[in-house]
Amino acid sequence: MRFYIRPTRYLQQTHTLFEKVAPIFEQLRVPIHFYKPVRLNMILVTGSMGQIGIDLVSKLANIHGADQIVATDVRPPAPDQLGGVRFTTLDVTDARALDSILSENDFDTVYHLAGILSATGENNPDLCWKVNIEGLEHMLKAARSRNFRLFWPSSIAVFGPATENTSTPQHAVMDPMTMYGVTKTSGELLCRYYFHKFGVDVRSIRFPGIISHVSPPGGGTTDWAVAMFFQALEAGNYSCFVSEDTRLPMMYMPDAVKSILDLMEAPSDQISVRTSYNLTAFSFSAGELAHSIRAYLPNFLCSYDPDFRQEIANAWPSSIDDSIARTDWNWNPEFNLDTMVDDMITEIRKKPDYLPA
Ligand code: AKB
Repeated sequence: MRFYIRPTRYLQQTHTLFEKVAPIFEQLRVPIHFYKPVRLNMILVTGSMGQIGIDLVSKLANIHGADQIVATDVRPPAPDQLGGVRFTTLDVTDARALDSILSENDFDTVYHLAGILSATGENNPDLCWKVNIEGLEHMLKAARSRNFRLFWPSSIAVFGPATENTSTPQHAVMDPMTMYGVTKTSGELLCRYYFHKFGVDVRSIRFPGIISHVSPPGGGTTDWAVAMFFQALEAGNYSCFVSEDTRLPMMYMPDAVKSILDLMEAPSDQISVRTSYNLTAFSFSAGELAHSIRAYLPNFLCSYDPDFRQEIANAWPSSIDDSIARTDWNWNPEFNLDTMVDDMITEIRKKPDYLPA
């Protein structure tokens, strides 16, 4: 039988400090056991095979060690995909299965990422409600009884046509038009309810579109921003499913992962928003992204053939005011549009299965 002591805030801050001082001590050839803090916390990730999950699990394993993480998803990983992290199949709508996984370890923190995105949600609204809301409710109840900290992602999909479209403030009109947006809006209120009523330490971010070279798009409205890179590099052309002037807030995956870890490390009394924080890094239109990619691939051809996702994108803000996150827990993205484009192109070209156009 293994015993885990719940880490204090001091220990969590020590982990961050460790990341900062480790390279200096390494250069001085100080043996690692003199300065590495003891890792005591167990972490559960649901939706670990999704867009954020894959990157988050790998970052958490780097920080805490693979044996401190349990990754779950309805889809199993490819062999060696999780680099030593234990994987268990989990459908988050199955409260019993969730309870059985939670009873195997004394989890300190749960990153509940399992969810259905906007475009898939419009094609299957019942499933979207079941996974996004029932799954979250099971998790909030478990967090209440088992006393773990919880992270849950919300989205710019909580906003709608009546919301201020540019620099959308934290406390704006929320009138989502999609089932995905309805689940995110309801979920945010459920989180705040569990915090105020039962003291559950649940924290959340309203993510914009996220761009990653690691995980493929997963049924969202912002998927064009990822697909454009892969198609430009591998086919030389892309037919974009939103119009050239569709502008949306976006963020590069390393910043998305950083934002989650920064928020979860912030002292509880600095968290003034218990629904979900507005967050962004930059905004661009489909045409502007195509233009930036052309700086690397001058012959890239992008055509525009909007489908049902155009209407979803039209109702979302084109830029976000995230000043409260910046004040509360020092949010500051590292990548801008140019550095993101440069990194995406460099990283996709390094992939073993990359076949240039
Ligand atoms: C989607 O497009 O559905 C997501 C999101 C913005 O929440 N990427």
